[in-house]
Amino acid sequence: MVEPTAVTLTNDEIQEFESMYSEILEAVIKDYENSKDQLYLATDWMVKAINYNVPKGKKLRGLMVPITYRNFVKNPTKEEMRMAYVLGWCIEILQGACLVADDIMDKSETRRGQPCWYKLEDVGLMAVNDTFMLENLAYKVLKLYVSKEPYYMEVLEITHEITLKTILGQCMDCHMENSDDILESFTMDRYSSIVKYKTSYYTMYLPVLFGMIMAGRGRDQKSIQKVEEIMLDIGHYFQVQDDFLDCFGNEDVTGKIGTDIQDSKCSWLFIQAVQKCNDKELECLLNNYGCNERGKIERVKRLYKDLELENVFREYENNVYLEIVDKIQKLPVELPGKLFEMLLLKIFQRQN
Ligand code: GPP
Ligand code: MG
Ligand code: MG
Repeated sequence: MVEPTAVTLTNDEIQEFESMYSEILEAVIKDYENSKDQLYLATDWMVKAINYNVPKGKKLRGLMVPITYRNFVKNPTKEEMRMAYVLGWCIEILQGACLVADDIMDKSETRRGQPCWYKLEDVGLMAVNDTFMLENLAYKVLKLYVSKEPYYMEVLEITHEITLKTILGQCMDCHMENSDDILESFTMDRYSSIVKYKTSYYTMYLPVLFGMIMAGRGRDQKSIQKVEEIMLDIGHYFQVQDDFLDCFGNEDVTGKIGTDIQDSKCSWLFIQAVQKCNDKELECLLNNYGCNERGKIERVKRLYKDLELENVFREYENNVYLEIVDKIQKLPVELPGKLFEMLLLKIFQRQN
């Protein structure tokens, strides 16, 4: 028997997803245009904020919605695919909101190869308002495009629930910076909890769930539970990669300058370093971690290199890949296992 393969998006479909962005933006603006109030003062700014913060990423999350839908429904109509693109863009808009906020909290300099939004001279603290603007824009888009669909309420509820999970994760992540005793606080168990909430739910689980809800599989509890488990595993791996790239990535490729060391983050690299350190190295790590001084940051980076954390990461990456593939192969037949393998492959050994 020939193994079934996952359905991918055609180039035309990817193009349609891309062009849906300007259509959505126009629809939003048009909705405000007829107002007698001088709303253009705000909508002009909104267009600027959206164009700067939404369409310039990898669009991994956004594309995952139509990819998932295509693998659950054999012959989708053009209109159904358009809905999947819209749901994809809603996640990209939420992601834009999260990134604007995250960069303020992490005191970052660059994102997606350009200065962080809050760093622009004419933005500054306005960026706080813009995170609310972007987040609520996603709901506006849902209302405009999805409100007549039978799954509208389901999508709304799940989006609210997962956004709140992400916010709770971010709360845990930021609290770690103030730990009195980082050696005691930064455990692998704690790391797993933070990552599950701040990253995995909205990055990996939400796009697949959207595709499944559209396909009428949103209330199939048994399948949803299995999918949640797999996608959270992939999400954990995704954040470990993000932590690795924060120190070892090429800034020209990642588009961002790492901040985890000076921000004293509960990072996967720090936890690995503690496990491999001798007493002297540990003292050095603790003396230099969490200080925004170039020399101290470099000292920690050198220590990570001396401890050969790149090799530890490569080994982790190969093992986790095999473990997840094994789990995928044990999924019940009513789930398209090849889809999950393809999603995992999309991020395997990623450089950005
Ligand atoms: C990634 O962590 C997590 C997020 C971007 C979620 C933020 C959520 C909010 C509710 C604001 P990270 O800080 O490692 O991301 P990056 O490396 O991209 O800065
Ligand atoms: Mg952060
Ligand atoms: Mg990071």
